[in-house]
Amino acid sequence: MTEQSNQSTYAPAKVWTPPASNGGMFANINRPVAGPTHEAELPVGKHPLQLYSLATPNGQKVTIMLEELLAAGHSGAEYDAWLIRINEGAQFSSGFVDVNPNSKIPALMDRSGGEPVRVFESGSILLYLAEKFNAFVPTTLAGRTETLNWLFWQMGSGPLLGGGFGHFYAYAPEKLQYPIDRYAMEVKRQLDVLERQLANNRYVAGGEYTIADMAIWPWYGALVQGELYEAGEFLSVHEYKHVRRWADEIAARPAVIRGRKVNRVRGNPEEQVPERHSAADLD
Ligand SMILES: N[C@@H](CCC(=O)N[C@@H](CS)C(=O)NCC(=O)O)C(=O)O
Repeated sequence: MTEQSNQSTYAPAKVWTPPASNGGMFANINRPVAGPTHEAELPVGKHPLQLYSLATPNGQKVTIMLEELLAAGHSGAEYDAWLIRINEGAQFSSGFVDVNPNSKIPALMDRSGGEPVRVFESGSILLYLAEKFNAFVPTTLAGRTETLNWLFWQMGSGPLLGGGFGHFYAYAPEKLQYPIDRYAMEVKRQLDVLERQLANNRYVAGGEYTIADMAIWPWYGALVQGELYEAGEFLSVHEYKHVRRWADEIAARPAVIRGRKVNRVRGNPEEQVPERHSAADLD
């Protein structure tokens, strides 16, 4: 164990008030209230499914699923993917809030039936699509339950990796030992949970590739491949050999390679497809 440093001199006031600015990444879009900040309609394209998103790990879950569905021959999964620039506050438009009152990407509108159906929360979107197309979720109660166990595991665990470890290790204006130690401990514990599961299973929920893999891979797969927060060495990700074997296998899937590019506006320009309106945008 390393010695504690960064002893805090902060004493919370009796009643919290928002700071003018704290210099942290995303501080400019944080607000203590919900609801829209401005009136603006969302665009609507020609396909049944309208996705409003960005290629963060949560966004990638859904574009990977849509590309997997299309690769498996589900033509009803054709989609328009519109770019939502969260660092510019596009998630607070009235149109976006109508689709997701929580103002976070990804958000999906299914316009294939009479009344449009809104779907928000990446886990809910994955499950909705799996049920709609009867794909990537086992049909037995036991198999389906194990898949949902891991899907919900990711939805509960991911914020400790992203909002906890990633925020304090990569984004906070100061490097504070206490939160970095706390969340590094938890993330390594989570990686070990996956390591033990993947030691005995090809995919996270067993022998079948499911929405659980699609939810977990953009976070923990990217982490062990050293692509998240440049934290591979810090977290000694080489220790998790079964997670790495699984991450490499998923990364090589053509639909995953395609899905990761959709709504991407950072990194290698060849990997960036800011909006997707037809398969040709990715070919
Ligand atoms: N639990 C949500 C989390 C979504 C989320 O945190 N989205 C982030 C990007 S990865 C976002 O839109 N942030 C904008 C904001 O917080 O204003 C999900 O899985 O869909």
